[in-house]
Amino acid sequence: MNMDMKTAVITGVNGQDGSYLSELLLAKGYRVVGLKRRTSTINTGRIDHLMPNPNFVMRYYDLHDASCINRTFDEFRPDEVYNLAAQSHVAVSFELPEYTSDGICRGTLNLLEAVRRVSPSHECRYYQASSSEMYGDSLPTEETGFNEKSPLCPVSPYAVAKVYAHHMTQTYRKAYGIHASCGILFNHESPRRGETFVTRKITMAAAKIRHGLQKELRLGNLDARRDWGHAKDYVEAMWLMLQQPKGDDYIVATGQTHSIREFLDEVFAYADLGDWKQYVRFDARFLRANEVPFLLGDSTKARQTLGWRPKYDMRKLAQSMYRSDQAMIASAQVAY
Ligand code: NDP
Ligand code: GDR
Repeated sequence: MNMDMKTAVITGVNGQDGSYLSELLLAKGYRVVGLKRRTSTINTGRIDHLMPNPNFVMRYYDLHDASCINRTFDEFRPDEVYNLAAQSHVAVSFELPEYTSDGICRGTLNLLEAVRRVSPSHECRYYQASSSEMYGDSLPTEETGFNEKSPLCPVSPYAVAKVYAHHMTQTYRKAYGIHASCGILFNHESPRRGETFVTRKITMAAAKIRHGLQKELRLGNLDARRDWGHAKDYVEAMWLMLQQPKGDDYIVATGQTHSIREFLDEVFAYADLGDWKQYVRFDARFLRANEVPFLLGDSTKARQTLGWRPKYDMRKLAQSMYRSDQAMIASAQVAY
């Protein structure tokens, strides 16, 4: 190994963001240590193409297990740690509140303690995946949307746990001088987005309807508004945060908000399927005990301090997700 090479540890490496961040860091010449939990079925589809790269190393771990985190830190002495792992589905967090909270809260604390332990001899920078869900059911007071100073009003077990992890990261930054940053990322999607999140559910359904493989799409609340960007753009912001002289908090968002209806309009028009109302059925099973009605982020600080800019807006994002799902389904049909 080249001694000048930086080492980054990524938790949740096989998730959407973990896969894009690994690609970015490998392209920048990092050694990437990807942490993945053991599952009974193989779920490395997003990172299989990285496995042959000698600078990409995988280790098993779990957010609930501090000993494996400490062993990994001792073995690799990371320069940067990106904590991306979480049970990240908001609706599921109402069904699994204890599991979701324990992983996010204790997992974050375990990592911060591991950074604190190695930091006196070896400066290690830390990234925390904070979320726009932390703003909950409040509305922004500014027209430009929520900013880093807006009050946090979480309304799901997932969001409450993310607030804990956010404050704990700030606390370790203040108390121990750790270079720790919180990226308050608004919704970001991609062709690699999990299939149960609303955008991917919609693009997959449109592609299947187009190929005659699905007749209807069942959804919950269509009135919620989200500030949707592309995950590939957002992992760049994560990296930029850790290149700054000091740790800080940054909103990462496009600055545009759209309803689920508008996302449906975009995808079904692009797929040339006519009016989506022909296919979409309301299903109360997809409603949540509490809803986050409106998200819009003001990323002025990230734009000014990090020089970050998103390349994708909702329209370009929706089209790229649909194209990818359409191609995947078309090739599967050829195969069978
Ligand atoms: P994904 O759900 O795609 O990936 C989450 C990752 O965490 C997966 O690798 C998953 O493993 C892993 N994980 C879950 N539970 C555990 C556990 N107990 N131990 C170890 N690993 C675990 O999420 P994203 O990539 O979309 O998001 C990355 C992070 O950013 C998450 O923390 C999310 O909460 C946060 N975030 C995401 C936003 C978004 O819009 N995407 C916006 C704001 C914040 P497995 O595959 O085995 O389940
Ligand atoms: P979100 O994303 O909860 O914002 O969390 P999701 O795509 O799950 O929901 C967005 C909005 O769509 C509404 N909705 C549905 N959602 C899903 N999943 N399935 C449906 O059938 C459906 N019908 C309507 C929801 O009610 C909601 O209003 C994501 C995750 O990535 C979090 O980890 C992250 O922190 C936040 O984004 C920012």
